[in-house]
Amino acid sequence: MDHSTNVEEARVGSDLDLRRSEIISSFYGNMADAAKTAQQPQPVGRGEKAGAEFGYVGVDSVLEQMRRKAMKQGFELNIMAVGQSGLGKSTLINTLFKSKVSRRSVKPDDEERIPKTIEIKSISHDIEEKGVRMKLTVIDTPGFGDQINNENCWQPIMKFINEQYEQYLQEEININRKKRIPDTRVHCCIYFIPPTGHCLRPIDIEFMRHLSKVVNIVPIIAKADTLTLEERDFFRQKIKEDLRANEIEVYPQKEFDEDAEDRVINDNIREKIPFAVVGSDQEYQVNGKRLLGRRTRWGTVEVENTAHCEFAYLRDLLIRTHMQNLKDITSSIHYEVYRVRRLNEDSTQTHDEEDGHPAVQANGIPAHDVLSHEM
Ligand SMILES: Nc1nc2c(ncn2[C@@H]2O[C@H](COP(=O)(O)OP(=O)(O)OP(=O)(O)O)[C@@H](O)[C@H]2O)c(=O)[nH]1
Ligand SMILES: [Mg+2]
Repeated sequence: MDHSTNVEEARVGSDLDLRRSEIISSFYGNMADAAKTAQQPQPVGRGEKAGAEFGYVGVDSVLEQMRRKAMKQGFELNIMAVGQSGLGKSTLINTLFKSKVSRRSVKPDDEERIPKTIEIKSISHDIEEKGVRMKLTVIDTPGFGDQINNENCWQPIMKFINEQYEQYLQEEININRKKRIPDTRVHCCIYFIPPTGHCLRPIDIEFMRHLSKVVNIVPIIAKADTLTLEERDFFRQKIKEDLRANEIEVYPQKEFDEDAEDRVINDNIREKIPFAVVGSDQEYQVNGKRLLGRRTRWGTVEVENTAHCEFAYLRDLLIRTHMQNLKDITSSIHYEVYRVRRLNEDSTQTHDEEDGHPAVQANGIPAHDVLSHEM
């Protein structure tokens, strides 16, 4: 690669980083202002007694209105599973659908073995609980990193994620746009780390370094039943050090904590990440109860038992505690960065074509790569 190309890439890279930080600060700046305004004491009208019934306008009923609307619309969450072949991605997806998230919505089991995944595939389930509807889509991906040369093996995943942003953008800028744009954007990418017990491999670092800029990454230690408790703890600390050393921000990102309360909750999660997870789609009878687990000669690993593994923490993070936050960060940060870059692209393209350099598309992928299949 010649020197001028490097300089050009560095220029474009720093421009893009600058725009990303502008988006982040404008979004979180606004939220902080809103929070401040909310905390300021509101003036009480002259002669008006606070709380007096005649002064009640009913502003608080907006919450009920929002709740009713949200229930009518339902929720959508798109999760992607990524990692090397054989780490249990397809199994974990089944575990997620069969665990308490959606046990009722799953049909009786066809006891077939899970085949090797060979293409990116989305599986959706409609889940309904207490009148709330949710469409949970999990995107299964073929294992990567099995080639002799694994350079850029993260690109097909990046391309898929960008394509979803692009589809959304096209719907959004359409003159006759739909009232509700179908949302296929990836809200969370679960990255499977092999249970080596040592440290992150260069391929893991490379993947998370690129992808953490465009999607929320939740790393997990796969097949954690192969590690002892001490090995798990050691490995977790080592992974954390590697992430820090390589400046990789995984979800929940510190810079997006909204207030002190958020920080406390998220610090607790950051402490536990990466979750050491075990997956299984088989049910066994343990102490009179049917449980998802892995039976071995020395006992059954119960997938949903937090004394055995941390699958339940992962599920709770995704569904029970951080679903809305995952969606908010996807749409207000990751998608926003894509949208701004993409809409600025025309001028960049003209400029670059004049210079004789290749145009750079959103998220730092060369223009022809986002929509074509040649990687
Ligand atoms: N010990 C152990 N084995 C697991 C676990 N999860 C899955 N497996 C087994 O690992 C093998 C591969 O599982 P898959 O779910 O097909 O793996 P995958 O990541 O989807 O593989 P590709 O589709 O090739 O990328 C199967 O035999 C699973 O039963 C786990 O948590 N612990
Ligand atoms: Mg698979």
